Amino acid sequence: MKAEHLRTVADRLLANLAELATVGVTDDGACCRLALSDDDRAGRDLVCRWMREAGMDVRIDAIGNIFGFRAGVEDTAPVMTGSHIDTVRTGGRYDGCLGVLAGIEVVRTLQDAGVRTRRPLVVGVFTNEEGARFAPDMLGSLVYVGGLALDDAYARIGIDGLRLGDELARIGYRGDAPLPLYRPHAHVELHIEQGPVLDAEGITIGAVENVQGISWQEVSIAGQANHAGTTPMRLRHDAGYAAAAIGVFLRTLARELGGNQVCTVGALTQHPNLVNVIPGRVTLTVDLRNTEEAVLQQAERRLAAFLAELAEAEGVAIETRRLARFEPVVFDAGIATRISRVAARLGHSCRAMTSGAGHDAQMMARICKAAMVFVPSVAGISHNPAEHTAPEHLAAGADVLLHTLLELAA
Ligand code: HGY
Ligand code: MN
Ligand code: MN
Repeated sequence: MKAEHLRTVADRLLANLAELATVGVTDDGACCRLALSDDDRAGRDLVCRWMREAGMDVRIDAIGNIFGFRAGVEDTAPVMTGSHIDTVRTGGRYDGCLGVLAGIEVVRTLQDAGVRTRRPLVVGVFTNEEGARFAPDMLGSLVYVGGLALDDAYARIGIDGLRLGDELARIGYRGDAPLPLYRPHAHVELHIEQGPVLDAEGITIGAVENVQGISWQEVSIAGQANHAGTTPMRLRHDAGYAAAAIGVFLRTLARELGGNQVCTVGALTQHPNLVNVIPGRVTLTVDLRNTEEAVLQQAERRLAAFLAELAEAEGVAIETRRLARFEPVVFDAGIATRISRVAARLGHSCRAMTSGAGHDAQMMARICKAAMVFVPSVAGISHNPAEHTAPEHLAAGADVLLHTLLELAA
């Protein structure tokens, strides 16, 4: 069969997505494979098996990134694809997994058709993309491109108090391949949009041109635990109230800044968390994002000023710790255009767009030309077991990935 008529096998892709989704499944049907957990290891083992069954050589680097390699006619810089299989606690079955499993499906399709690309193809599985257990997010791809030293990454402490390097060794994925194992000719990641745009507009493919900036920080508030019944309001140093005030401030800030500004208090623990004790301590996280770096910095400054005022007004101590900070990234316009052209040739509607979520491709863009292919998320829902993408959209994304990779590897 001529290469341009090739199509991926949707049923095979769907079956693999369904099987991987059973690894770390929770009672409410969510995928929970926090990075470097036993469930993440089980998912990794399964993907490595599928890579080998697809005829790829599998190698693992020092931060646990997995690479399936398919030789090309020439021994030259490869074309890379891939994503991640670690999840948040309430993960869906497509976030990250689609990019990895569609990459393997592309290789299977080429194997079945006896098609050998000029350039080698590589499918990557990057460690700790979510950043939910160990900050920052996209940690594996950040180390891969030299944005974070390996020892600094190993020293990161997770939300459970365990050390990243120890957990990586414990699950047996602290590999010996050098960093970076490959300097790709180009990198293309397929991912669900995780937002509402494509679904709302009835468009099948997103040609992703850029990723918005991300700012994560941990905020620690130290007040004074005291008796809920005997302490007059004027004498309180209520860390719980201060935490609530931060949440309300961020909602107002997002509204005032407008545009693409988003603000989230995602994690919050308060101590002692009892009905009759004024909270003495609270730790929370703040996730700020914007496509405009200058506005994102303005949001960070406004929050810092608010925290100083709040500490003064409430008589609490407030400390912040940076967890992640990535500026907006612009992808390679040529590849984004190529994605749009391939989508049109395959008969799929397509539009250019921005990514609201962070992705490994934004790190790969530091060492090679990179861009992304999006497919719709129903109602824009993600990081939720209700995350869903229609089978025909999954297939369309895999086929657009196949032909974009074929063109880049020719
Ligand atoms: O947070 C993110 O954007 C991604 O899910 N790591
Ligand atoms: Mn993802
Ligand atoms: Mn995610």
